[in-house]
Amino acid sequence: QTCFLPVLYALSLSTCVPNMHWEEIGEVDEDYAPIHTYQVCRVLEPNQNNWLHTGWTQTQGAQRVFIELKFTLRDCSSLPGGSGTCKETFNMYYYEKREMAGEARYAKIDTIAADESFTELDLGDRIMKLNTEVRDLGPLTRKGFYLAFQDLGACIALVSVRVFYKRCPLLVRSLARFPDTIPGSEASQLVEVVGRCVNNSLALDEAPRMHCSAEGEWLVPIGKCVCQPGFEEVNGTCQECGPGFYRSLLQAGGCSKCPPHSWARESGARVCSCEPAYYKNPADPANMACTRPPSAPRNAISNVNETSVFLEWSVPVETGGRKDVRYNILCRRVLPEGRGLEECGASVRFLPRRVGVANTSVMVADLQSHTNYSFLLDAVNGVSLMANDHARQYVTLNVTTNQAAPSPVSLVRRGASGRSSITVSWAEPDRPNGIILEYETKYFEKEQESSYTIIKSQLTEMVVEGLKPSSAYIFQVRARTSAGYGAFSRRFEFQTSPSCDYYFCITTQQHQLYMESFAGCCHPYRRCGYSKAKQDPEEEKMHFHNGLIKYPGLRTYIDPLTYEDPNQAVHEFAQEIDVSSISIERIIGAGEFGEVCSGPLRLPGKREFQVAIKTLKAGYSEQQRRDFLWEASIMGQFDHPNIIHLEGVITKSKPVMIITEYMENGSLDSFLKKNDGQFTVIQLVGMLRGIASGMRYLSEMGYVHRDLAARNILVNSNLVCKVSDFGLSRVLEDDPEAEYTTRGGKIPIRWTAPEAIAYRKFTSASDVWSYGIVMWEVMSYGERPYWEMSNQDVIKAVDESYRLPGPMDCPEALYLLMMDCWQRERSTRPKFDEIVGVLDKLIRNPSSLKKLVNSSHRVSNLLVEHASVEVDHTTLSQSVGDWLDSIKMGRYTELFMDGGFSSLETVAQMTSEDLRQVGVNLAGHQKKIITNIQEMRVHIINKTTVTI
Ligand code: ACK
Repeated sequence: QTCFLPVLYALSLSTCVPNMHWEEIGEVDEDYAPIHTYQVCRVLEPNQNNWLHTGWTQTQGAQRVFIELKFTLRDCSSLPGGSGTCKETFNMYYYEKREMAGEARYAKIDTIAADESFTELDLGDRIMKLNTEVRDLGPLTRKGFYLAFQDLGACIALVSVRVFYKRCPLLVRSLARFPDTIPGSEASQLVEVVGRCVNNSLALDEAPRMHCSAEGEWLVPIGKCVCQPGFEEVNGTCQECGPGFYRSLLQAGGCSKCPPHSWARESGARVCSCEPAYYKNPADPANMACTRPPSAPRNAISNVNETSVFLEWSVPVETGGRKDVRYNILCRRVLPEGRGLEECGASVRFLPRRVGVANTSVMVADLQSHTNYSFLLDAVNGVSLMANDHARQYVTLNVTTNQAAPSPVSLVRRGASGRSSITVSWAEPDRPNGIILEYETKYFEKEQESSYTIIKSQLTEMVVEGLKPSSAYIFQVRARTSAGYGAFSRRFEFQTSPSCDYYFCITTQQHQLYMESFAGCCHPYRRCGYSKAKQDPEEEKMHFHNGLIKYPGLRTYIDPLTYEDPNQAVHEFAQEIDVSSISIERIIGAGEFGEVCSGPLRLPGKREFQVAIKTLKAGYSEQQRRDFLWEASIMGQFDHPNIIHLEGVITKSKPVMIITEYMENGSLDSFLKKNDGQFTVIQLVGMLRGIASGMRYLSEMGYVHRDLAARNILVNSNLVCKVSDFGLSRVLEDDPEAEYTTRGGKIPIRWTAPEAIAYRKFTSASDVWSYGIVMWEVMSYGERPYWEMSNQDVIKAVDESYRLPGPMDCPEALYLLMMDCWQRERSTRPKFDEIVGVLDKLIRNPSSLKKLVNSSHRVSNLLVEHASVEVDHTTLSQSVGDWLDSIKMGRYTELFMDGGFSSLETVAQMTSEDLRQVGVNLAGHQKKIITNIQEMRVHIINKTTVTI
């Protein structure tokens, strides 16, 4: 017979063993259900000590058990007269050893009191005032224990004793399985349990853990398990992904459908495989589609500027489905005589970089001059490396570099120095970029920079004389080739020797050695100064003060007329060449004074190079000789890559000759006619840019050309255009285009500004008008301006505000620039400096050249009215600030000014890219400004109506 009902985790209590006075009684409860109770009720007799023992109870491993007692207890005060010895409590004891022992060995668990006690009345009413008390017992160290209840004189009915312990039940949580666990012995103890990941799952970061509390609750979960790749979690288990689905490691959620261009044939796929010709970069996320390498870049163009090449292209049609398209450039030099290609060396610079270029342009600098290069342009993306090389498509760009000024001289050394002289020497620049024609040495006394001297020489060493003793001098050297001067070297400081005291020198013996150490120091027994032999016979010296030349020369153009003796002017500016240095090989044309020939020039110590030779025909008058050499006196003052370079003159023998650099393609007008339609717009703009740059130089020098026309521009083999034909104002005499005007003098009417025709007002602004006509000639491949109209009709039409129409296929931006050059009011014409700026911008943004002039302006024998354009220019003369204000964008005025967009003419040519560069970053504002710019352009074009 068991004494109590079993419960979950209940320990089975064996039969209770009552000793004297405890009685086992069968009863019924309030509902008349039978119950077994143990009762004792000896309240009227003193000194009670009645024990009720349970049998041996096994702990089943539990270290802490709970004992729940249900009992009733008699209210002593309700007993008639017996309350003196009556008790309302009883004690509970335990004993842990298996062998029975006397009560004295039992340990007390607690004294148990009733919450409610019953009275006689309750008994009568059959109200069972059942008390429930729970006590915990632990730590238990043995396999079992005995319980005992001690009555000391109460009236008790023990209805049930339930002994149980708590366990943390088996639990699967976060895909980890935690076994059924018995809590620790202490009430506050947490037993840490490591869970095991369920099948096909694995622990993430750390093994999952939980803590089992004394109350049988799982607490403080740590870590978790996740399904292995290829599996997904379904109801606490990991199930394989079906075909066409995948799940990668750490991918949250369930299996995903394979991304585009990939598939998974089997179930349980961790990743999907790419379709043929599609690839995945290891860094690509698993859910990203498989992608392809990009196709080749499009619309690649090159623009050569001296020894730099600007390469520009558009993004490929096919980006392969990726956003990480980058470009690589392979630079190869074309070796002469078909010897193949050689990769460019490390000295070539790529801006911003050679590989992995993110934008669609790159500047390649420091190439060799006059050299053919082949550039391979390749678009790549994150999967290009995975694809085989056949999948990659390249674009080839072949370019030829132009001439460029030499690189700076890197080191200037001091040789012997005396008290008034210093010998300096230097090495040829690293990149001469051509034949070095001469060097310029600039020097000045330290901290006296405003007064400096320049000496020209052809050797790499020179003795600088006339210096002060014991003084520091600063030296800088630069080289010149046919492309012009390179930059000056950095500054080098050298000191002259101390002044010699004659008596000091001869009387102080022990100072003899000191004296000897100054090679150039005046010594009574030695020759003073330096070895003259080292001096370059061609040295030419110029002195400057406050930037102005003291000795006539470079900075400002000097009219040879200011010289009384024209021969002196020639020799001031032109070098006399020995006739033996030249051989005439070919006649290339006829000039006003005689034939124009070509042949090699061999100057001592220099490589031979080709030159053009203008000759003065025999039987000339003295005046003709002067007029002929006049041009050399002017040309010799110029030094610019876009101005024809004078090598020298031969005046000491006959025929008298002017030697200039040789321009392989002759004059621009015939060259264009010969190559009608053969050039890209960028090439044409490049030519125009060169001419404008040369003219900017001339205007800065204060020289007015008066006869700027395509026939007076020469072109070399690299398409570099150079302004030529310099002379007196009456040089126009030799221009077949020049015609006598009513006021006398010959003028090339079609090229000349109205004020110059009307009252001989020749200025740089009238040169700008002519430049506009040259632009028109260039863009129409050498078409004759105003076709066969007579000069008189041209004067009349221009006076009535008619202008040449835009040439066929001419970009609108260029036509607008021409029209600007042809403004009646000369002060509103752009300056050459601005023209160069506009052309540079167009070259940098070739897309701005895409919009062509409206076809109605191309009708060949019609002129367009400029009057209305002039009206527009009154609008255009409105300030940029006002215009921006009028479209409520006034806040950008300063940015426009800083960006060089200071006139509405330049604003009219702005592109979105320009706006971004200027600093207009808000898309809405960009759109608004661009829309208004477009309106401004349309306004201008619409007003240019065809009339004649
Ligand atoms: O059009 P062309 O071939 O180029 O014919 C004329 C001719 O001589 C009479 O001026 C050519 N010419 C003039 N100067 C040079 C030069 N420096 N280099 C090459 N050709 C030249 C011009």
